[in-house]
Amino acid sequence: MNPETTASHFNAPGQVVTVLNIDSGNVNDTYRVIKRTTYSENQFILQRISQAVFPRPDLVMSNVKAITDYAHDKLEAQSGNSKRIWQLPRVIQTRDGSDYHLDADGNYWRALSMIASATSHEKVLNPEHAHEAGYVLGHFQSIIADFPADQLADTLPGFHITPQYLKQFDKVIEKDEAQQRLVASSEARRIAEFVEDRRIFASKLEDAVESGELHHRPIHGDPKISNIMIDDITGRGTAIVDLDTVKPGLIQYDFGDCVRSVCNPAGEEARDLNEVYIDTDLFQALVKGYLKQADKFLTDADRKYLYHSIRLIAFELGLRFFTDYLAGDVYFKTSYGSQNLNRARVQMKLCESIEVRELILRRVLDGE
Ligand code: GN1
Ligand code: MG
Repeated sequence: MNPETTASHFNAPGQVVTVLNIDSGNVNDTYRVIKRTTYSENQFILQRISQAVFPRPDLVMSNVKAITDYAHDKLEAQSGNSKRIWQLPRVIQTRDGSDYHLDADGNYWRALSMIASATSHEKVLNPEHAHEAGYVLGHFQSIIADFPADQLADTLPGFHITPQYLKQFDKVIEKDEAQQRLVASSEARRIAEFVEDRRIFASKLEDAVESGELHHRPIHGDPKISNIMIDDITGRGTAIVDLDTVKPGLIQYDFGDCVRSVCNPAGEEARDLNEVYIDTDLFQALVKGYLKQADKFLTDADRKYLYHSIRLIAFELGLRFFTDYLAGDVYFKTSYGSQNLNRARVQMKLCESIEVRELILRRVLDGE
């Protein structure tokens, strides 16, 4: 079913004028729908949920509905004494009251209200932008901190559990197709070696969970730069979007993911590895923004693992991209043949830069 036909199933006034493809995100297909009535215009976000990634889109939607309803109540309660107007997309139901539309081909579609007059960026603009990203993440984590975790279905088992990604990698690399790809590319062989050298490190955070040092709590799961909306009028962060991965986890997964995404000025799709590094000015700004919100809930143990989380999440995402390249691009969407290999190279280069700059990064985290 095409997006235009699908758009009319959702409960929004007016006639569809156009449906624009938004070419962002590595998992779901995203569109902007413009509808008009005789007196006004109405826009919303329409998405087809990837079933290669989420086998139960219905459960994804019940999670998103529960989290957004909860967070909206909190944001409304805070709105009187907050200088900033925080926003969060709302689920727009179908005309028959469902949170998603299932089309004749078995595709799951959902509609979300649009955060208008705000922009998300694929790459960081400046330290002020990095500061806002940290601030928005810290604020969102504080908003959902007390959300009852037992109300959330686990729609992505193993998400951010690095040792499990390593197990998956070990399985995939044995296959003929993966071996052929390795033989064909010295870049791929270099990454395989990079992974081998960091095998023990992969369980750093999960070991701390096992020993009781770190604890799960609700997290965003995917706080990358393009999921953070910056208000066009004030230049301040106003919302974090893409709530598909909200579930119990470690705040370190979020912090590491935000840093690896925001503090690499070249972005995830860079082709020239010389441009990929962790920018310590951006890092300082992000940490400052994050701590303004997170200082009140971070424990000493949480702080101890912040540096490791940055290194680990860059490594983990590199490993995920690389495994997908070896498996034949079954998870992340691609627009050219070696894109997942290239994405893996970028994250591994970033991981190396994080290792080289460890002392400076730790000093920033320690407030020195
Ligand atoms: C995927 O779909 P998108 O672009 O929001 C992925 C994240 C990765 C990210 C890297 C469910 O996110 O984990 O960090 O790509 N989402 C899922 O760009 O796997
Ligand atoms: Mg996402």
